[in-house]
Amino acid sequence: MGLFGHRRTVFTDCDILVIGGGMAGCGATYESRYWGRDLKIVCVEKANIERSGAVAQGLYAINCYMGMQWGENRPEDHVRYARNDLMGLVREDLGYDIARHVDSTVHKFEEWGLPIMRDPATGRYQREGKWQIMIHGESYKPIVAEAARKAATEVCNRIMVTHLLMDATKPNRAAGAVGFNVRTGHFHVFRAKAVIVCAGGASHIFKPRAVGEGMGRTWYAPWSSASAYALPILAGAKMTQMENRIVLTRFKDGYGPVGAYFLHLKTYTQNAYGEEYESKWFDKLREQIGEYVDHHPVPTCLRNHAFLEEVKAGRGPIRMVTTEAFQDPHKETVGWENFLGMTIGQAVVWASQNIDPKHINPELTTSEPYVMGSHATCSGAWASGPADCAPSEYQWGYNRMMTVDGLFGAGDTIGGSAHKFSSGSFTEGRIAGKAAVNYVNDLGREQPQVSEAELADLKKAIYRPMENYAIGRNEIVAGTVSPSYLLPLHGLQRLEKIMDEYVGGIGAHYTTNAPMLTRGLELLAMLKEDLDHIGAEDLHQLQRAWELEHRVLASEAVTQHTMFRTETRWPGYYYRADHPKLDDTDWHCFTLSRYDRHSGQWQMEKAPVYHIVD
Ligand code: SFD
Ligand code: AMP
Repeated sequence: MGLFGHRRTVFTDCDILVIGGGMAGCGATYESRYWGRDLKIVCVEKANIERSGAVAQGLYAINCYMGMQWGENRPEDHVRYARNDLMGLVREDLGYDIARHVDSTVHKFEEWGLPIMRDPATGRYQREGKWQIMIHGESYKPIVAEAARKAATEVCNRIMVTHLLMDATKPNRAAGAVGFNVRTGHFHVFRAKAVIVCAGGASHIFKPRAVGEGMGRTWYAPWSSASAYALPILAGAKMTQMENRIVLTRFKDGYGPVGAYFLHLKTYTQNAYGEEYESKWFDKLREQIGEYVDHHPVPTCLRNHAFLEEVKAGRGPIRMVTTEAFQDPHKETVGWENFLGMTIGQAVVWASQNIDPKHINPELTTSEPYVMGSHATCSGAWASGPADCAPSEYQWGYNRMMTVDGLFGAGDTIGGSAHKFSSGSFTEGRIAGKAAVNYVNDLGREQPQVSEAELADLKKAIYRPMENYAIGRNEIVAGTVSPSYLLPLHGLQRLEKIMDEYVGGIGAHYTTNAPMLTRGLELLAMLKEDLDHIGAEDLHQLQRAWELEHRVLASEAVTQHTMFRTETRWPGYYYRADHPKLDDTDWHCFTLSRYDRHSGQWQMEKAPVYHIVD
């Protein structure tokens, strides 16, 4: 059993297991209880759902709200918007399904105590933009978590899920999950009839702009560690659009979001010489991507593209013109509060760098790439769609069920449906929760079977990094470098360097090609071999080790997908220098992958894009 085989094993049996208590996980837990009054519903979370996930610090806007009660938008309009922003490729059935339900989610948030700003003239929610409404959202997460806490049979905080369990009698069916408690070190086994993965997106896949002491300062939460992708990938679920990593325009050094500034404060960008630059890059871009450049609003990736080209031309830094808007005291307050309630670090950076946006136009930058399914990007698992509007090819059972039976997902986990944001992720969690209840009810008395041998193997594998450390530590008298083990931080930095240099990170100007990707895959394979020798000093480092494991697998998926799609579909997110043009003839489609954990091979295929909205 090895040195750490004595760890206590805690078994939890349930009907529905929700992995990750972020926005989607809280939605899944809440709705599972609504439809499954008598079911045992367990939510397992690596942190504490009160302040976990991307919304931990709060948000200042809800970026997905139709406003159907006032005739502001229709779900079809949102599908058109997301499709345009993603250069034509979204799962319209999934997006429509979220859009038609998202307003009711937001109304619940308000009922639960979330202060939503109102337009004093109309009495309606205060719009930031066409889709976004403004909130006093510092406590957004605890408010949402309370609903999940009351709905769950049990919330298991501080348990990092490392693997899904598969049914011993049916090879393609999920049967639960395992992980360890990051405080007690206990080994936890969750046996479940249905599993809903809601484990968020991925930062720290690519090298961030801030390294060393500043490495925790990224836009997407540094604790978003790709479990949402690695768990289904290891279980053999098909993934989609993993190449569609997202790059965001952000305020420099603090990564403060720009939405409220552009949309509500009506600030605008200019180059170092005070000139408008965006439009001048679009003629040239038209030669590469055709008429997409003339779409409105200009897709997020194309706005990035103009920014990057202008900087490359030597006319940076790009600045946000705040000095005009900030003369209005109301707008000045909104500008600061926007960050104090969502990204406090940005306000701190401004204060520490003597930047008062009332008098100085702050610099913007483009972030390192992230992997997400909920923002202006749609990486994630390939899921079955809603029965009433998904084309038959997108339906193989229950809504939001992946290609593995009994395995569901929501939020950043699910691919193809961009622009769901916090409210849409919660909504998708609700949709998945309802479907999972149906699945459990249909199963009746049938219980998934978990093999004892599989559990014993997993237990050994999970604690191996601590064993590696305990043994390897004897070989050195001081320092952190050992001939026998690799520390999680070292592994992370190696991963980030590979992804940055070979797969289109900031250091490579977001550019790659087939030879670079090939080399990247070779280096990732070597890193994977070395992960067997990772050393964890304590339980905290053990969590870092498993987060790294998940990030590496997700990175491999990103690299395989980027290799497969031989076109540049989203200039501004990444460039295939060997295929610089958008190619609608061959690539107006989704990319799908399936990983075989036994052989380590990836199988790639295309899936059609169906337009269900004009
Ligand atoms: O403008 C495990 N987001 C915004 N959304 C909005 O609606 N409005 C905004 O103003 C937003 N802005 C914003 C946003 C995010 C961030 C970081 C900033 C600003 C600074 C996006 C939303 O936050 C995002 O779309 C949703 O939160 C996605 O929801 P979900 O549920 O898919 O992910 P999550 O909330 O991060 O939750 C994941 C949970 O899983 C846990 N977890 N638990 C157990 N075992 C494991 N192995 C686990 N791995 C992860 C996590 O701890 C977490 O609780 S703006 O800039 O875009
Ligand atoms: P961000 O703050 O960049 O994460 O964006 C928040 C919301 O505003 C998202 O819905 C974005 O798509 C939208 N947004 C941000 N910048 C712009 C812009 N320049 N034009 C239109 N929409 C934007």
